[in-house]
Amino acid sequence: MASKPPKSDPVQDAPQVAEPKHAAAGLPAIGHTLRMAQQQMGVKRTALTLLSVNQKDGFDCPGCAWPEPEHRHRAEFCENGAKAVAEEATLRRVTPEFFAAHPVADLTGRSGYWLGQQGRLTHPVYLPEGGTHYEPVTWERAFDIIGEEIAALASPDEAVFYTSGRTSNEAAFLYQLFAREFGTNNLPDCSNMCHESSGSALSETIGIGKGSVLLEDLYKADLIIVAGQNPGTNHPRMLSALEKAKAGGARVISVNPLPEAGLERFKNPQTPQGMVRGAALTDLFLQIRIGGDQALFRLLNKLILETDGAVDEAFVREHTHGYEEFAETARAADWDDTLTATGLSREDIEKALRMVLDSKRTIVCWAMGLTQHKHSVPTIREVVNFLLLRGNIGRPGAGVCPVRGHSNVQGDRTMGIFERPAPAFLDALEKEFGFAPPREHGYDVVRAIRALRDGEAKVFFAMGGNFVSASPDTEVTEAAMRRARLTVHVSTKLNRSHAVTGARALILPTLGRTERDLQGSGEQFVTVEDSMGMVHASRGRLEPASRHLLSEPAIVSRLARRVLGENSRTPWEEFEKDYATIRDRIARVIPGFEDFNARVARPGGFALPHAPRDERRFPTATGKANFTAAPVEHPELPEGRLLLQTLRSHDQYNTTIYGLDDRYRGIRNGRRVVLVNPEDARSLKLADGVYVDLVSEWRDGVERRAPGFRVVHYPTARGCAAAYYPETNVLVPLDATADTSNTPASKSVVVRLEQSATD
Ligand SMILES: Nc1nc2c(c(=O)[nH]1)N[C@H]1C(S)=C(S)[C@@H](COP(=O)(O)OP(=O)(O)OC[C@H]3O[C@@H](n4cnc5c(=O)[nH]c(N)nc54)[C@H](O)[C@@H]3O)O[C@H]1N2
Ligand SMILES: Nc1nc2c(c(=O)[nH]1)N[C@H]1C(S)=C(S)[C@@H](COP(=O)(O)OP(=O)(O)OC[C@H]3O[C@@H](n4cnc5c(=O)[nH]c(N)nc54)[C@H](O)[C@@H]3O)O[C@H]1N2
Ligand SMILES: [Mo]
Repeated sequence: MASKPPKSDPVQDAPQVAEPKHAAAGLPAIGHTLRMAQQQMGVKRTALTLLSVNQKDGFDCPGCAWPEPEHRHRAEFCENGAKAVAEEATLRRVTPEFFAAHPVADLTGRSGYWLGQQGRLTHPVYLPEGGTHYEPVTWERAFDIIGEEIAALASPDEAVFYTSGRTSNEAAFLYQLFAREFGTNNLPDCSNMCHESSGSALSETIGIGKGSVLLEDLYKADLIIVAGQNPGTNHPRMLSALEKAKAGGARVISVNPLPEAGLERFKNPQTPQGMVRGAALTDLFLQIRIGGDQALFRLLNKLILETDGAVDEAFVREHTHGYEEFAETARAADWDDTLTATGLSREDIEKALRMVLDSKRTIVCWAMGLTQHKHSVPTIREVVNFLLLRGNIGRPGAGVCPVRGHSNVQGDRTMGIFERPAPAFLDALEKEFGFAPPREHGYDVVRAIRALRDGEAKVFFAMGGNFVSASPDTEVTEAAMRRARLTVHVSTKLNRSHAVTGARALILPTLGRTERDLQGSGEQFVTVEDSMGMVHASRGRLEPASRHLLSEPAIVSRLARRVLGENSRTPWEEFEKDYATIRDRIARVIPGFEDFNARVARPGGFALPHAPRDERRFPTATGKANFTAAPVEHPELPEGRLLLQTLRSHDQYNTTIYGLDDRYRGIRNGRRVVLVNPEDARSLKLADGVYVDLVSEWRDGVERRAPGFRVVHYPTARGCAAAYYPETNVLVPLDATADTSNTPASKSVVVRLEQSATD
């Protein structure tokens, strides 16, 4: 078998492997961060910038959506937050000269890592039909080009308006307003690939698609279950919260096929004791098989039902619906089936049960390990059943806690970035702005790709993100993109979506969170909503990367003026000049934002209302919290195959690659690795260090292949494997999505590992 990376390896990385770490953060994290930040920003800018992350008068960290604690450390230190900031505040620049030197064909051959490392975009650029290079273009001409292509569409539904989750509330509100005034609900977003399953499951069961806990609740909990989440890398500030919760007596169960370093032990860089010893965070590690969570929670529910006095009967009677049917189904859960689905031992599950029964206040946190499977929606509904049984929703220290990804992905949804808007939201828009918004549902991400592929959508506009790399089935998605008449990306940095274009293409460079935003009425701030429904201001301080940048609200406002013209009675110009006028409109359209401008001026912002959390009121169809009783599913694994999850390394932010190391997992200098349980590797005859192609098998009979991955023997659950996204997105079939939420099932891909060709 091959022992060197094959020459065809498009990334040319050479992974080195050491023992995985058992603790996260601590001194190495600080050194690592400062090195990366200084390479991008220099020493002085590093100090200035990192000191104003998440401070009360500073900008919201463009890293994750974890909330800010009430009492902040002078530098709320977070290694990966700092990397996200450095990536944006970099001094490197992508100028018109860069585009003159690099034809699009050259960009297409580069890795995402290389593209991102080139720096911040400085000018709007245009790729004409048949052109080989992007060339500088004025903003006016850019909007004219969009206007021309949009005017040529047979229907507004031939345009697609994508959003990534960094967009501020103000920009998002304007963007959806523009799309709807233009006439379409085609507003797919990154959430379609992310927490859509959480939103679907929670809306149906508790009446609101958001988590029901605040940060204080974590500190009051007796038991916190962290399922399908790697906070040490993706939400590092959550570790401080877990540490504090533990100091207050909470216990933690982590449910994961991988032993993730951050959950094992956390060395808090804010405290001297933490730096040295660190705190053990996990009391019980359940090393579950991929996709086994629904079975696990179902069995726990059966065991709770069978324990005298364990069910909160008063709560169930008063506040829930569907208990009888659920209880009957849950009682039928079977130990042996559960052990097969989960790969856990009876003893593990009994230990977990004891901890559950000992706890009066339980919180379940989760992220992509629960949301990106075919049966994700019923899995999360089962988590809700689990919490409802013991009255763990709507009281302090208890509840559901889906931990969001992008720093404003939750806010974008609140602002109406959704392809299936609620009728009440559209009614409010209609009343406020005096036009009739379209009522028909639009495309989500997967449907948008199909529409582009089939020639039913012709203009693709992205407010941030990296659509072609983040989406599943890379080859299909790229071909779909190339069929578009026009692709437009509002971006801060170069990425692959700029290299895989429609007949014509535009890149519109924009301000980032860290930058000063000066408009007609003076300096502006924007607002964001974190994972726990807290809304607060974000104010950039740095000089913009270039004087040719426009803010996102300005771009939408000008786009709207160009496309809608005289027909629009919306005061787009005023919105651009003064964002407070946007907030006044938000206050009138979206419940919970009353008196927005005044309330967001308070330090720390305000909490949005959440009926189940605040008053144990469940605004569902039945008026109660709904128990549900779906059949238990788990992924089938044919002989000789592995179940692959596609996940994040420590040195990346989604498709933005910061570096080639995954420090906690002991991987250095490379990303094309596949983590395989040593016993599985033995039975597949795969020595550590050999190179394989990952071949995904799907019922459409198409073989999808990702070549040249180094096998790493790694203590993941049996039958499971892991490799990084986005290199593996080529393996995720477009049609392999979660039921109901339509989220790509990128955590459960059936693969076989084939020896790589050596030459
Ligand atoms: N530094 C950094 N921060 C980020 C991001 C980033 O890329 N880099 N991305 C942001 C975004 S958009 C998001 S959505 C979040 C993502 O945050 P996470 O969801 O933590 O990200 P993943 O790397 O996808 O990790 C999924 C975790 O679920 C586990 N898992 C996989 N399958 C299963 C399963 O079937 N059951 C269980 N119980 N566990 C499973 C994996 O082993 C892994 O620990 O992070 C956000 N924050
Ligand atoms: N296989 C697999 N696929 C996945 C996932 C997975 O776990 N596995 N995770 C999914 C998830 S959870 C998500 S959220 C999606 C992420 O999908 P996206 O949100 O589309 O992707 P990102 O990589 O976060 O986008 C990065 C780009 O955003 C731009 N950008 C950064 N900051 C700003 C800004 O302030 N304004 C603007 N306009 N642009 C900005 C930069 O140009 C940068 O290149 O990927 C999904 N895809
Ligand atoms: Mo995400």
